[in-house]
Amino acid sequence: MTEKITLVAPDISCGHCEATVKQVASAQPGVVSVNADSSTKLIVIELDPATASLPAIEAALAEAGYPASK
Ligand SMILES: [Cu+2]
Repeated sequence: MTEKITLVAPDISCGHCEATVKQVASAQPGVVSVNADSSTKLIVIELDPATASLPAIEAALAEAGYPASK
């Protein structure tokens, strides 16, 4: 069972940002898929709650320059 979590990341401003966010979030354990949209500033992350850590995902995104929160 996976669940979808939506985060708001105001600093996503272009396709390059989208690609970076997808790459960074996808590299985290338990993350199944990532979608990032520069027009809505939303990141939709599909993850396995048994193995994924939302704080770790948020920390990795912040470190990459894209602080995100619910
Ligand atoms: Cu950008």
